[in-house]
Amino acid sequence: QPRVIGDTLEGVTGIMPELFGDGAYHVFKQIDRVLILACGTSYYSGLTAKYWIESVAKIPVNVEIASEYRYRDSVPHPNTLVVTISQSGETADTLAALKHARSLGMEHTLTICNVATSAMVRECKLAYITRAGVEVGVASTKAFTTQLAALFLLTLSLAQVNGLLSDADEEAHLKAMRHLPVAISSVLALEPQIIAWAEDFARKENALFLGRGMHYPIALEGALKLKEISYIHAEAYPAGELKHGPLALVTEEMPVVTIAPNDTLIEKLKSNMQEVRARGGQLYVFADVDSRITSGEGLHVIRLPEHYGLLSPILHVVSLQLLAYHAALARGTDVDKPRNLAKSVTV
Ligand code: F1P
Repeated sequence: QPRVIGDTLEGVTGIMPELFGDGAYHVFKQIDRVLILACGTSYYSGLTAKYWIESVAKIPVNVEIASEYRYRDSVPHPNTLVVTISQSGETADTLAALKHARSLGMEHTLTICNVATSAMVRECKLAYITRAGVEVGVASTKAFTTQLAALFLLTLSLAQVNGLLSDADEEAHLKAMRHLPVAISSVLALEPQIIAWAEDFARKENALFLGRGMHYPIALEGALKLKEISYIHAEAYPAGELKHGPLALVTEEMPVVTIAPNDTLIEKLKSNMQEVRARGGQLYVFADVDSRITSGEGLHVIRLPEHYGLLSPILHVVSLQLLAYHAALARGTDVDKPRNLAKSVTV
């Protein structure tokens, strides 16, 4: 992942809409909302992008599960940028959702995809080919982080076209992106600690994942990875939702993975963690080195590098991918070919 994220930035000397294809500037100038269509892991990268685009580029974003989108009456808006996200570019549901959006009169289409020769790239007017190359396994990992890197570049491009990206901001964001390979390597170096946790998880049948803000989609992705490759039942919730239902599931037998970056939501998250502890739940917290959380009875902490701002989801998801991977290895499942799943779902 450090390499493919590094490759994403290769040759990028500045933010420009043309990173997304010829004519992107004119399209980005015309649109005033974004509709993201995707399935599975790609859907979660879209959910993360919603936080980025709305806060940085100030454009409203709707993220739809592609397999559902065409089956309801939605209200089309002509000045929409329709963004499909797909590692394979062949997912039938996402292609059908794209065609449905077009049939509703939404003609500005962009795909973020791993495969340049895919149907998705042929169908969309604009395209960004991630630098992930082909994923070895069925479950998406480096495709996810490179999709996020591409979506962050898209966020910055949209902000620039809207006059919301100063030169200083552009430089700071690009600097942070260029440093990502080093930061991801520091997360990969946490592997021995994550293996110790994974051995506990491998003995469980259920797990909860909690996140807040832009780390909520990362919690969803962490839960999906665990389900896909280790077959442990896992659900993710925004931490504030605990008290509206999932708290009933918390017992000493329930590991609760919590993503706890040192951001503005940390104090709220700590009170959610307290709700879990009070019921005897076991907390497994991925904090940042500067998050003020100390381990104790029922509270295990692994610390990532210092808080990485808007790009923090890209670091945190790598730790969750490692957790799922090692839980799967400990259970002896085939991490590359999970049962019942296909690399690309073309029907
Ligand atoms: C969507 C997806 C993947 C998942 C698996 C099945 O694929 O749900 O996220 O890992 O491969 O398909 P894609 O549209 O991103 O290729």
